[in-house]
Amino acid sequence: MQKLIITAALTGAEVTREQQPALPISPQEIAIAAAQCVQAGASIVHLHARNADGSPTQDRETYREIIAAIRERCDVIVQVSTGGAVGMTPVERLAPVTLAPEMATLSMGTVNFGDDVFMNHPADMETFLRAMQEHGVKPELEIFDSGMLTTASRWLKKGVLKGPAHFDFVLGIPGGMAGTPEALMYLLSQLPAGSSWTVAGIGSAQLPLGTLAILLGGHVRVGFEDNIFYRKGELASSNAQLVARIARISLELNRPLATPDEARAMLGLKNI
Ligand code: KMH
Ligand code: ZN
Repeated sequence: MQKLIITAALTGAEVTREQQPALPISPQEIAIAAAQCVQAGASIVHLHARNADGSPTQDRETYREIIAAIRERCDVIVQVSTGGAVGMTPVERLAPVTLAPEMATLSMGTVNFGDDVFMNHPADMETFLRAMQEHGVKPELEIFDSGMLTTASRWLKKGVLKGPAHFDFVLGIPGGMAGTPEALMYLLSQLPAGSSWTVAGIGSAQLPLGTLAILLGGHVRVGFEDNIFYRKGELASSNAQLVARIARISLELNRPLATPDEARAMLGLKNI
Protein backbone atom coordinates (compact mmCIF):
# COMPACT_ATOMS: atom_id res chain seq x y z
CA MET A 1 0.00 0.00 0.00
CA GLN A 2 1.11 3.56 -0.66
CA LYS A 3 1.90 5.89 2.21
CA LEU A 4 -1.10 7.83 3.52
CA ILE A 5 -1.78 11.37 2.32
CA ILE A 6 -3.68 13.39 4.92
CA THR A 7 -5.44 16.53 3.71
CA ALA A 8 -6.40 19.16 6.28
CA ALA A 9 -9.49 21.14 5.24
CA LEU A 10 -8.86 23.98 7.65
CA THR A 11 -11.66 26.52 7.30
CA GLY A 12 -14.29 25.83 4.63
CA ALA A 13 -16.91 28.36 3.67
CA GLU A 14 -19.76 27.50 6.00
CA VAL A 15 -18.52 26.88 9.56
CA THR A 16 -18.63 29.90 11.90
CA ARG A 17 -16.63 30.94 14.97
CA GLU A 18 -19.83 30.60 16.96
CA GLN A 19 -19.96 26.92 16.02
CA GLN A 20 -16.21 26.27 16.36
CA PRO A 21 -14.24 28.87 18.39
CA ALA A 22 -10.89 27.53 17.09
CA LEU A 23 -11.82 28.06 13.41
CA PRO A 24 -8.89 29.76 11.60
CA ILE A 25 -10.14 32.79 9.65
CA SER A 26 -7.39 35.36 9.04
CA PRO A 27 -4.44 34.51 6.75
CA GLN A 28 -2.12 34.31 9.79
CA GLU A 29 -4.52 32.02 11.67
CA ILE A 30 -4.89 29.79 8.62
CA ALA A 31 -1.10 29.62 8.19
CA ILE A 32 -0.58 28.73 11.87
CA ALA A 33 -3.24 26.01 11.60
CA ALA A 34 -1.59 24.70 8.41
CA ALA A 35 1.82 24.45 10.09
CA GLN A 36 0.30 22.64 13.09
CA CYS A 37 -1.42 20.17 10.75
CA VAL A 38 1.83 19.52 8.86
CA GLN A 39 3.53 18.89 12.18
CA ALA A 40 0.75 16.41 12.99
CA GLY A 41 1.13 14.55 9.68
CA ALA A 42 -0.78 16.37 6.92
CA SER A 43 0.81 16.80 3.50
CA ILE A 44 -1.98 18.79 1.78
CA VAL A 45 -3.95 21.78 3.04
CA HIS A 46 -7.29 22.52 1.40
CA LEU A 47 -7.87 26.25 1.64
CA HIS A 48 -10.87 28.58 1.70
CA ALA A 49 -10.41 32.30 2.31
CA ARG A 50 -12.52 34.47 4.58
CA ASN A 51 -13.03 38.21 4.93
CA ALA A 52 -12.16 39.85 8.27
CA ASP A 53 -15.83 39.56 9.30
CA GLY A 54 -15.69 35.79 8.73
CA SER A 55 -17.70 35.74 5.51
CA PRO A 56 -16.35 33.55 2.68
CA THR A 57 -14.42 35.12 -0.20
CA GLN A 58 -12.55 33.89 -3.25
CA ASP A 59 -10.51 37.09 -3.39
CA ARG A 60 -7.21 36.37 -5.13
CA GLU A 61 -5.17 38.69 -2.91
CA THR A 62 -6.50 37.09 0.26
CA TYR A 63 -5.50 33.66 -1.06
CA ARG A 64 -2.11 35.08 -2.03
CA GLU A 65 -1.64 36.33 1.53
CA ILE A 66 -2.65 32.99 3.02
CA ILE A 67 -0.30 31.04 0.75
CA ALA A 68 2.62 33.39 1.46
CA ALA A 69 2.04 33.07 5.23
CA ILE A 70 1.94 29.27 4.91
CA ARG A 71 5.16 29.24 2.85
CA GLU A 72 6.91 31.22 5.62
CA ARG A 73 6.05 28.48 8.11
CA CYS A 74 6.18 25.12 6.37
CA ASP A 75 6.36 23.02 3.24
CA VAL A 76 2.95 21.62 2.32
CA ILE A 77 0.93 21.06 -0.85
CA VAL A 78 -1.49 23.94 -1.20
CA GLN A 79 -4.87 23.09 -2.66
CA VAL A 80 -7.21 26.04 -3.21
CA SER A 81 -10.98 25.70 -3.38
CA THR A 82 -12.88 26.49 -6.55
CA GLY A 83 -16.10 25.52 -4.81
CA GLY A 84 -16.04 28.68 -2.72
CA ALA A 85 -19.45 29.18 -1.14
CA VAL A 86 -22.92 28.47 -2.50
CA GLY A 87 -24.10 31.38 -4.67
CA MET A 88 -20.70 32.67 -5.77
CA THR A 89 -20.25 33.23 -9.50
CA PRO A 90 -17.96 30.95 -11.54
CA VAL A 91 -15.65 33.91 -12.22
CA GLU A 92 -15.31 34.60 -8.48
CA ARG A 93 -14.72 30.94 -7.72
CA LEU A 94 -11.96 30.55 -10.28
CA ALA A 95 -9.85 33.50 -9.06
CA PRO A 96 -7.32 31.63 -6.81
CA VAL A 97 -6.43 29.22 -9.64
CA THR A 98 -4.62 32.08 -11.39
CA LEU A 99 -2.08 32.04 -8.51
CA ALA A 100 -0.96 28.65 -9.92
CA PRO A 101 -1.13 26.67 -6.68
CA GLU A 102 -0.12 23.01 -6.87
CA MET A 103 -3.72 21.77 -6.63
CA ALA A 104 -7.31 23.00 -6.77
CA THR A 105 -10.65 21.32 -6.23
CA LEU A 106 -13.02 20.74 -9.14
CA SER A 107 -16.58 19.79 -8.26
CA MET A 108 -17.91 17.33 -10.83
CA GLY A 109 -21.61 18.28 -10.76
CA THR A 110 -24.51 20.07 -9.13
CA VAL A 111 -25.83 18.88 -5.77
CA ASN A 112 -28.38 19.97 -3.22
CA PHE A 113 -26.37 21.33 -0.30
CA GLY A 114 -28.53 21.43 2.83
CA ASP A 115 -31.22 23.96 1.98
CA ASP A 116 -29.18 25.37 -0.93
CA VAL A 117 -28.07 24.24 -4.36
CA PHE A 118 -24.34 24.01 -5.10
CA MET A 119 -24.37 24.81 -8.83
CA ASN A 120 -21.78 23.34 -11.16
CA HIS A 121 -22.86 23.75 -14.78
CA PRO A 122 -20.89 21.43 -17.09
CA ALA A 123 -19.68 24.39 -19.15
CA ASP A 124 -18.33 26.09 -16.02
CA MET A 125 -16.68 22.87 -14.88
CA GLU A 126 -14.91 22.65 -18.22
CA THR A 127 -13.79 26.28 -17.97
CA PHE A 128 -12.37 25.58 -14.49
CA LEU A 129 -10.55 22.52 -15.79
CA ARG A 130 -9.04 24.41 -18.75
CA ALA A 131 -7.81 27.15 -16.42
CA MET A 132 -6.20 24.54 -14.14
CA GLN A 133 -4.51 22.91 -17.15
CA GLU A 134 -3.28 26.33 -18.34
CA HIS A 135 -1.77 27.16 -14.93
CA GLY A 136 -0.29 23.68 -14.29
CA VAL A 137 -2.68 23.01 -11.39
CA LYS A 138 -3.63 19.40 -10.56
CA PRO A 139 -7.40 19.08 -10.06
CA GLU A 140 -8.82 17.08 -7.19
CA LEU A 141 -12.21 15.90 -8.44
CA GLU A 142 -14.89 16.44 -5.79
CA ILE A 143 -17.54 13.73 -5.88
CA PHE A 144 -20.68 14.40 -3.85
CA ASP A 145 -22.83 11.81 -5.63
CA SER A 146 -22.25 8.84 -7.92
CA GLY A 147 -23.37 10.57 -11.15
CA MET A 148 -20.41 12.92 -10.72
CA LEU A 149 -18.05 9.97 -10.88
CA THR A 150 -19.77 8.85 -14.09
CA THR A 151 -19.14 12.32 -15.53
CA ALA A 152 -15.48 12.14 -14.56
CA SER A 153 -15.15 8.70 -16.20
CA ARG A 154 -16.75 10.06 -19.38
CA TRP A 155 -14.38 13.05 -19.40
CA LEU A 156 -11.39 10.77 -18.89
CA LYS A 157 -12.49 8.58 -21.82
CA LYS A 158 -13.01 11.65 -24.04
CA GLY A 159 -9.62 13.03 -23.01
CA VAL A 160 -11.13 16.21 -21.55
CA LEU A 161 -9.55 15.13 -18.26
CA LYS A 162 -6.04 13.78 -18.40
CA GLY A 163 -5.41 10.79 -16.12
CA PRO A 164 -4.42 9.58 -13.68
CA ALA A 165 -7.20 11.40 -11.85
CA HIS A 166 -7.31 12.12 -8.13
CA PHE A 167 -10.74 12.00 -6.48
CA ASP A 168 -12.18 13.26 -3.21
CA PHE A 169 -15.36 11.46 -2.14
CA VAL A 170 -17.27 13.98 -0.04
CA LEU A 171 -19.82 11.84 1.75
CA GLY A 172 -22.58 12.89 4.12
CA ILE A 173 -23.62 16.32 2.80
CA PRO A 174 -27.42 16.59 3.20
CA GLY A 175 -28.47 16.28 -0.46
CA GLY A 176 -25.46 14.20 -1.50
CA MET A 177 -24.44 10.59 -1.07
CA ALA A 178 -24.60 9.20 2.46
CA GLY A 179 -21.55 9.05 4.72
CA THR A 180 -21.62 5.27 4.90
CA PRO A 181 -19.18 2.45 4.11
CA GLU A 182 -21.69 1.16 1.53
CA ALA A 183 -21.61 4.47 -0.37
CA LEU A 184 -17.82 4.50 -0.36
CA MET A 185 -17.61 0.88 -1.51
CA TYR A 186 -20.00 1.57 -4.38
CA LEU A 187 -17.92 4.54 -5.55
CA LEU A 188 -14.74 2.47 -5.36
CA SER A 189 -16.38 -0.18 -7.54
CA GLN A 190 -16.77 2.54 -10.20
CA LEU A 191 -13.32 4.13 -9.82
CA PRO A 192 -11.51 4.60 -13.15
CA ALA A 193 -8.39 2.41 -13.34
CA GLY A 194 -5.19 4.08 -12.19
CA SER A 195 -6.95 6.77 -10.14
CA SER A 196 -6.10 7.76 -6.58
CA TRP A 197 -8.70 8.81 -4.04
CA THR A 198 -9.30 10.38 -0.68
CA VAL A 199 -12.43 10.52 1.45
CA ALA A 200 -13.95 13.47 3.28
CA GLY A 201 -16.61 12.15 5.63
CA ILE A 202 -18.92 14.88 6.86
CA GLY A 203 -19.64 15.25 10.58
CA SER A 204 -19.69 11.95 12.45
CA ALA A 205 -18.75 10.10 9.21
CA GLN A 206 -15.26 11.66 9.24
CA LEU A 207 -13.62 9.18 11.61
CA PRO A 208 -15.16 5.87 10.40
CA LEU A 209 -14.73 6.67 6.69
CA GLY A 210 -11.20 7.95 7.26
CA THR A 211 -10.32 4.75 9.09
CA LEU A 212 -11.86 2.66 6.33
CA ALA A 213 -9.87 4.58 3.70
CA ILE A 214 -6.64 3.83 5.56
CA LEU A 215 -7.48 0.11 5.43
CA LEU A 216 -8.53 0.21 1.77
CA GLY A 217 -5.46 2.03 0.47
CA GLY A 218 -7.14 5.40 -0.07
CA HIS A 219 -6.24 8.71 1.51
CA VAL A 220 -8.01 10.83 4.14
CA ARG A 221 -9.28 14.39 4.51
CA VAL A 222 -10.12 15.76 7.94
CA GLY A 223 -10.64 19.26 9.34
CA PHE A 224 -13.16 21.84 10.44
CA GLU A 225 -14.57 22.33 6.93
CA ASP A 226 -16.14 18.87 7.21
CA ASN A 227 -16.40 18.22 10.94
CA ILE A 228 -15.99 20.38 14.03
CA PHE A 229 -16.22 17.64 16.68
CA TYR A 230 -13.60 15.36 18.19
CA ARG A 231 -16.31 13.00 19.42
CA LYS A 232 -20.05 13.29 20.04
CA GLY A 233 -20.72 16.38 22.14
CA GLU A 234 -17.04 17.44 22.30
CA LEU A 235 -15.68 20.08 19.94
CA ALA A 236 -12.22 19.45 18.50
CA SER A 237 -9.61 21.81 19.96
CA SER A 238 -7.87 22.36 16.60
CA ASN A 239 -7.63 21.05 13.05
CA ALA A 240 -4.32 19.48 14.08
CA GLN A 241 -6.05 17.39 16.74
CA LEU A 242 -8.13 15.76 14.00
CA VAL A 243 -5.06 15.23 11.80
CA ALA A 244 -3.10 13.74 14.70
CA ARG A 245 -5.81 11.17 15.42
CA ILE A 246 -5.87 9.93 11.81
CA ALA A 247 -2.06 9.87 11.78
CA ARG A 248 -2.02 7.73 14.94
CA ILE A 249 -4.60 5.30 13.55
CA SER A 250 -2.68 4.98 10.28
CA LEU A 251 0.61 4.27 12.04
CA GLU A 252 -1.08 1.70 14.29
CA LEU A 253 -2.34 0.02 11.11
CA ASN A 254 1.20 -0.05 9.70
CA ARG A 255 0.56 2.59 7.08
CA PRO A 256 3.26 5.30 7.19
CA LEU A 257 2.44 8.91 6.37
CA ALA A 258 3.50 10.61 3.14
CA THR A 259 5.63 13.73 3.43
CA PRO A 260 4.63 16.61 1.13
CA ASP A 261 7.35 15.58 -1.35
CA GLU A 262 6.24 11.95 -1.27
CA ALA A 263 2.65 13.06 -1.84
CA ARG A 264 3.81 15.25 -4.76
CA ALA A 265 5.45 12.24 -6.37
CA MET A 266 2.37 10.05 -5.78
CA LEU A 267 0.00 12.63 -7.26
CA GLY A 268 2.28 13.63 -10.14
CA LEU A 269 2.47 17.27 -9.16
CA LYS A 270 4.52 19.74 -11.13
CA ASN A 271 6.91 20.71 -8.32
CA ILE A 272 8.66 17.37 -8.08
N1 KMH B 1 -18.39 25.22 0.15
C1 KMH B 1 -19.02 24.27 -0.70
C2 KMH B 1 -20.25 24.85 -1.30
C3 KMH B 1 -14.67 22.89 -2.67
O1 KMH B 1 -14.00 23.43 -1.82
O2 KMH B 1 -14.27 22.69 -3.82
C4 KMH B 1 -18.14 23.76 -1.78
C5 KMH B 1 -16.81 23.29 -1.40
C6 KMH B 1 -16.10 22.47 -2.41
O3 KMH B 1 -16.28 23.56 -0.34
ZN1 ZN C 1 -13.78 23.15 0.31
